Amino acid sequence: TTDMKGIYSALLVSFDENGNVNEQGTREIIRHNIDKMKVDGLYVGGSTGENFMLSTDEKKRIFEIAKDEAKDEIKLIAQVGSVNLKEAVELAKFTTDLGYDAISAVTPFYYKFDFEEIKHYYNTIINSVDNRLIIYSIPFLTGVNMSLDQFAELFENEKIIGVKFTAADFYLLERMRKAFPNKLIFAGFDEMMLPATVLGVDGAIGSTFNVNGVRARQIFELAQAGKIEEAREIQHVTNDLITDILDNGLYHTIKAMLEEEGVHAGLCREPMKKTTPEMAARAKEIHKKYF
Ligand code: HMN
Repeated sequence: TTDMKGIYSALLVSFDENGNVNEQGTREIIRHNIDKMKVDGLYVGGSTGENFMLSTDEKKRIFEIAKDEAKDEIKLIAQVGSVNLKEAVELAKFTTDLGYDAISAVTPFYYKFDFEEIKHYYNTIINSVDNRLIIYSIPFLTGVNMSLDQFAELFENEKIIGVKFTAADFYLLERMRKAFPNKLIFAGFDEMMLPATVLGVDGAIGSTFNVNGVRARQIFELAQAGKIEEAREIQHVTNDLITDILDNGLYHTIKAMLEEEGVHAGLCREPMKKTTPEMAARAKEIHKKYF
């Protein structure tokens, strides 16, 4: 599993005026991440990929595009989770066949599934393929909070190799690090990368790395080297940037900033709104301020 450590951008997808996937624009986002942000990998099909608004065919197409563009240059994780378990299994098989290095699945959401159901979901997905799985825990969007003991139960399956931990619960994060020294833990909140790294995460997966990947790596590597003050200075600048991005609309603003870099990152998918001229103008200012 050590091969999977590092900095991953949560891949954005470029959509056109009609809400269709813009393949060329999406390829440009992937190239930008590899060539300019120098990320270790991509997390494809996450929240940032607007995945939960897409059809199965669209999800498959995006998984194909990412693999075709990235080849074996970087690591690829496919987020296949869905409240439709049959779809999750289908996507797990599809991405495993494509050669994805690992799959990931969000905790099943919307309905209040009990833990036995959640465990069944994970084991069904990963036991259907010859691959490895990273749990995607994001309680603030799913409402699913799992305890240390519940993570331990999921981790009994050796094919479940880690977790993407998108939460601000540093007590739980520390308990997980101590309890599961051999599992991979990825930080999911870019604005909390420094404290997460101090607690010993193996990497990070984030939306803002699509534009701020260079600073993100600096924070991660400085913190790992114990250079906390230097890391903190870069986290301060990063969080000024993230605050400005969040104030203007998360994915819209990152996409509009990429446009400033000549990357055709396009629009968001309905029901998300189309980027307004005001949002685009503000994104341009933000881009100028930080890059
Ligand atoms: C994904 O699933 O696409 C990402 O891995 C999610 C990632 O944790 C991001 N979370 C969300 O967008 C909800 C963060 O990078 C987040 O965007 C960033 O920390 C700003 O809050």
